[in-house]
Amino acid sequence: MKALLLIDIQNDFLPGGNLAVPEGDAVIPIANKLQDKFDLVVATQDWHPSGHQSFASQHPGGKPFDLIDLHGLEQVLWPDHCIQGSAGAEFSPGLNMDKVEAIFRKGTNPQIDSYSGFYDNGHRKSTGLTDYLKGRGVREVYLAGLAADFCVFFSAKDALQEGFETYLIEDATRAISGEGFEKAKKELTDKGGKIISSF
Ligand code: VGL
Ligand code: ZN
Repeated sequence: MKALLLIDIQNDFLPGGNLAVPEGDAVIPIANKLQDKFDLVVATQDWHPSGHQSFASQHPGGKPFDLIDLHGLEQVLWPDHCIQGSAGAEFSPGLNMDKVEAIFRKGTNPQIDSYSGFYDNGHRKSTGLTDYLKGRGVREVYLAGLAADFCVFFSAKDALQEGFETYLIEDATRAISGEGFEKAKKELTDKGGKIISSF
C-alpha cells in the first residue's frame, strides 16, 4: 500500500497568507493530479490555538523568524498562522479533498510546536498517524505540500524513523528557505529517504 501525505496545504502557507511560502500555490495542481496514483490519501493540518507559543506575538520583543529556546527546544518564532477555525487554517479551496480519507491536526498544544504530522517537536505525543497508516497496511509514504524545509521535512524524517519507505516529491513541495531545503534533502537521503519528482 502506498499513501500520499498532503502536508499543510492551507491558506496561510499560500501567497497572501500569514506565513506564505514562496510559490506555495504551485504545489496544488500537482497534489491534485497525484492523488489518483495512490491507494490512500491523507492530509495534515496545522491547527494552532490563538496563543500558541511558536508565535512571535506571544513573546515580548519577539520578531518573526527569531530563534528562541522554548521549554528546552530550539524554536523559530512565526507570524500568527493557522489559528483554529480561521480562514488561514482552511485547506486551499483549490485542493481536491474528495479522496482524502483522514485529516491529522497538529500544533494544538500551545506549549510545543509540531512540524511533523507524526509527533510534536519534542517527540512526546503522537498524532496517531503511524498507527493509522500501519493499520491500513501502508508501507510506502509519499510526501507533498508545505513547507518543504519544515513540516514536509520533519514528517518525512519521522516516516523514515517509523519504518516507512519514504519518498519526498520535490516538485510537489516548496520551501521557506532554499538553503534549509538543501540541508533537509541531504539529511533525508542520508537516512535512506528518496527525493523524487512527480513526472
Ligand atoms: C509550518 C512553520 C510553522 C509548515 C507550520 O507547515 O511547514 N511551518 N508551522
Ligand atoms: Zn505552525
